[in-house]
Amino acid sequence: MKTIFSTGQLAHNPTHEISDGALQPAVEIPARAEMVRDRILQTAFGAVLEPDDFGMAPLQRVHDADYLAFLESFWTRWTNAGRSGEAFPFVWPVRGLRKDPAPDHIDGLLGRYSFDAGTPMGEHTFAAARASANSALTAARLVAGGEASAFALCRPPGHHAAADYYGGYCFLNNAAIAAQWLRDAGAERVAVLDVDYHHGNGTQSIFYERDDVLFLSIHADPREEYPYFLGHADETGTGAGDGFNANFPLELGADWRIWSAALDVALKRIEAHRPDTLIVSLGLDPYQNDPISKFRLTGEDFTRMGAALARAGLPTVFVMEGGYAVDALGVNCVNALAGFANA
Ligand code: OKP
Ligand code: ZN
Repeated sequence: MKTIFSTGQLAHNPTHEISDGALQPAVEIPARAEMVRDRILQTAFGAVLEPDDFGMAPLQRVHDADYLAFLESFWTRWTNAGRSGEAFPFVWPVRGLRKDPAPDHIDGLLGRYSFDAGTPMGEHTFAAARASANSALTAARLVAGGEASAFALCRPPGHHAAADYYGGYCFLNNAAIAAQWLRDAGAERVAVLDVDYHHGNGTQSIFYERDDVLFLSIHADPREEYPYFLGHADETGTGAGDGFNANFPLELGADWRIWSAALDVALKRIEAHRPDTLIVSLGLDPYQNDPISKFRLTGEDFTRMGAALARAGLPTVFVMEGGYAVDALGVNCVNALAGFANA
């Protein structure tokens, strides 16, 4: 299986995030991607290739033009306001406040286009996010061209980013951009299975009214865990998308027995959808030693996960999402990919 990765993705290099009432060391850091890349090279799992630049068009198919313009102009606006370093929003257009007209001031724009205060943005964030999306697109194109599978070593991640807001360390929704590109390239149906510990609220929202892209997510119950405001089992899609969204919220502490039971149900739903391509939003944070998560998957469980995914028998694009136990990230990620490839 080929891996797609650009060193340009490392340019987003935050030092801090707002968490637990304080500025804490950032956890979504370049070393995450470097650990995974190094493990792939050390184990000779497969070639690591640079992505091609797909330009803005595939991003515009998923994200609103004004949101992309905000990301593009962010650093100029931030520095013009006399700021430097990392930006965090602190005011949002919640119930009763207006989203339009968009503010002129960068502090207002940051709130207009975000949903949390825990996601640092800096000078190179948009360039790195674009490189990450290009990795997802290049992997999707490989699979559309006949490869059985491909791995987009995406970072920054994408699954919390919606059509017009960022958050959860995500700016561009890599998996959604890949799914839409596959549809535009001729796939009739796509399934996106999100195995990250956190619910993929962005991906869900992007496809919620559609029956062509089935979205499924196995994650910590949002009553107890981030992102708190989406990811419940009764979210099944709306309009034409009714029945094409499936959430599997699990209790904190869930182990492989509990987790894999949800996966079995998800795989049956995917089979019924008969997708041309499966996209796996591959979060490594269900791991038992992840510093911000509370599931109990072991390193071997990621091998089992990959093997179970292979039983779907579908062309598969893996798109990396979260996972913050940096020292174990490479092993767990390659376990999942090798579990799939060797099944
Ligand atoms: C992104 B991804 C912990 C703060 C956690 C947000 C988590 C975002 C996860 N004190 N903040 O889905 O892995
Ligand atoms: Zn996560």
